Amino acid sequence: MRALWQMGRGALRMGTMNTTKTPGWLDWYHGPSTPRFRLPANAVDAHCHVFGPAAEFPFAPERKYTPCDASKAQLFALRDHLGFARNVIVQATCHGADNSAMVDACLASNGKARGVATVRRDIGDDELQRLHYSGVRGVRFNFVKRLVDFTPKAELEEIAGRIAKLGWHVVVYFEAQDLPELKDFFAALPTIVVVDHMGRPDVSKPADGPEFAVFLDFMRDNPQVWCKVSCPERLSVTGPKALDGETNAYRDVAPFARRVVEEFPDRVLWGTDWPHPNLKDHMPDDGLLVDFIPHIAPTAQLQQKLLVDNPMRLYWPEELTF
Ligand code: 0GY
Repeated sequence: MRALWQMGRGALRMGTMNTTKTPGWLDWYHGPSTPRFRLPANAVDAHCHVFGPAAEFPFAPERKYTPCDASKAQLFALRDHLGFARNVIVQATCHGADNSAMVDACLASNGKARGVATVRRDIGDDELQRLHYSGVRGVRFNFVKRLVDFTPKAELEEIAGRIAKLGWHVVVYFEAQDLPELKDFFAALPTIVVVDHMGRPDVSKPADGPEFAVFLDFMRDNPQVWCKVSCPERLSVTGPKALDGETNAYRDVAPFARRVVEEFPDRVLWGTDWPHPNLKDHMPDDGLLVDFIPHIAPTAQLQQKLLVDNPMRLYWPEELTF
């Protein structure tokens, strides 16, 4: 199967592609620290990406940014360094709907990575089956306008209906101000719906204020909605940054994530978001990002659910023994 997939890739290779990085692009942090927080056994990094390498897996012509390379080998090295056992690799928008790099990483992981794909309406059933065989268990619907072109909701509904039959779920990425318009659409999807990065709250507002209540109410009203309490480095306004040994970083984001973890302990996931696309201010030390976890999941029981039980239930249910 792997050989077949790679043969298909060969035909798509484009030696002349422009791989000049987007101006101001920040590369991922090299030499991350060893986390002080010891992850539980079998912990899953449930949100990360691979970029290229562009020479092998060209970026999509319709992409909104051109990143540095971030290969599967580099991702797996980070996994081992931080103490994670597994990854969930989310298709990055710079690869459009060509899932080859993500699939290649899943296939190379010895079962330690599952994937979330981007698919279009014209995908064939055979291709969906092939993605499933490769380890894909979800599709991502992206509503962040700086990242993707608009896709009609009817097309997304059609895709959701098809992937529901495979037992997959839908991951959604949107800006907080768009939730009121999108929430009925999300609620009607026939699968589990996983929200990226807590729906991107404005953390300069209070975590117990009316703005974040819109998101919390959405989770209360819809038991099939899960949440990634990820990306403090993306949401933080006042920091401090996960750099220079800071083990209590992004204190302005922690109350938001902790609230979600404590109220919905069985519906939360956590991921590094490595290699952190499109950060403009700084690139976090991923070791210090892991040290953020006990500030949002303060007990061993909450940590076990967030990092092991929940992602295993969603991505490796066949391995569950509890
Ligand atoms: C993230 C966030 C971003 C980018 C992507 O696929 C992507 O390009 O997800 C972003 O720019 O906010 O989850 O990695």
